[in-house]
Amino acid sequence: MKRALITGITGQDGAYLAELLLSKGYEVHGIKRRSSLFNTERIDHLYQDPHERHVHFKLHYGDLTDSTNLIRIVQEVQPDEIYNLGAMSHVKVSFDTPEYTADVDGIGTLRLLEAVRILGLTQKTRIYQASTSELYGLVQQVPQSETTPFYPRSPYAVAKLYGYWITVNYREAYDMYACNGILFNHESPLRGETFVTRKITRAVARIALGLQENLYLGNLDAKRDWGHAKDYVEAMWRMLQQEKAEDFVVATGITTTVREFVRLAFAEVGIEVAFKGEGIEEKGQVVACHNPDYQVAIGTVVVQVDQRYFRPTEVELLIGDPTKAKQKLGWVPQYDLQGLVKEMMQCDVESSRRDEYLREGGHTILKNYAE
Ligand code: NDP
Ligand code: GDR
Repeated sequence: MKRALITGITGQDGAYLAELLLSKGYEVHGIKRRSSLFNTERIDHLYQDPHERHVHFKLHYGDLTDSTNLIRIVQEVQPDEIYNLGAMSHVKVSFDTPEYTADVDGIGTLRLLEAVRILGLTQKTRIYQASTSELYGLVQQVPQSETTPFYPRSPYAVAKLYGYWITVNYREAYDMYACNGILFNHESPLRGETFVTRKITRAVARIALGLQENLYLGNLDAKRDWGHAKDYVEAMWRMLQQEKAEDFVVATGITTTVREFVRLAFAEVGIEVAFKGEGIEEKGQVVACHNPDYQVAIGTVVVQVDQRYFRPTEVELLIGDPTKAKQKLGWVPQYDLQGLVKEMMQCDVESSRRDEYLREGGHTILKNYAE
């Protein structure tokens, strides 16, 4: 039985990857941070009672800023594969917490590689590093492939650039099986609520059900190559099953604006939205409502632009070339953008309906900070 260790197991990708590896018969270990509230919602369906004898899914307390903790866990687990998914992964937040982001996303990667080296596991343990299309940053050439030069545009991307190169360096210096997946944006119903796609699908569901009036967004012109996280964790696993460690771009090859994503999400609930105005004055208005379940009046402004969601430096256009992953890994994505939006909308409508029932039952629906 193969043993895998996943950092960032409580995140979107960690949850899908853990599920995939368990289905392949792996023993899966994950590193979870101590938190004042439960933070295992995405993986609770995989729970196995740790008091039982044969447990194939186990969590360890830890943090990528803590070298001794990482060394101890790697020593204890003796993993065949490590997936380093843990990160401060929000680009906008990285401008507020640049030093912490560098520590976790950059030096955290080094700490993990060093743990493997110090413990003499360089020939046993294969390592996947969660690299990102944010490395490309300022557009130099499209579509972006494994040979496109990097030009990071945020503290997050700069930290990930270090993670990328230290992974390449350990591969070359110590003959380790260590590789970078340069993954373009991938989303799902498990996506964090403050990333733009989930912020949109969640708000659209709530607007349709009358639980929220407005959706405030930043740069509507930004273009992203959006895929489904379920497809992308399959590519991660395939990268560690090759003869030789290499770096791969994982993307759909199709790019879409944030504005278009908003339209698609509203269309899923039968609401047509049109955009008028320019820049900060741009607004999205309801022009038709084809679903009798939802009562959103024609002319209602449902989308507005707010300066606070703009970044000091933006990545305007991402579009990836997944040819190498398709050819060498035999990777075939199952979802297209429409399928992704549909699934995200279905899940957010369902969870918003629960709030609707509570409200009808006289309960107060609290607002939260999912901006
Ligand atoms: P999430 O933000 O959903 O999950 C991040 C995970 O990292 C969480 O489990 C989080 O724990 C954990 N984490 C944060 N800080 C630390 C720390 N100091 N020590 C240990 N763990 C920590 O991200 P995704 O699942 O979307 O992404 C997975 C990885 O892939 C990340 O590295 C991200 O940067 C990268 N990536 C993501 C892409 C995407 O489109 N989703 C595209 C390209 C790369 P907690 O739950 O406690 O907060
Ligand atoms: P990104 O994802 O920065 O690409 O990083 P995000 O969804 O945050 O932003 C995508 C684009 O949408 C624009 N945008 C907004 N973004 C957010 N979050 N909130 C808004 O209100 C809003 N309005 C417009 C952004 O400016 C941006 O252009 C994600 C993360 O998962 C990273 O960890 C990962 O490395 C990259 O994808 C690939």
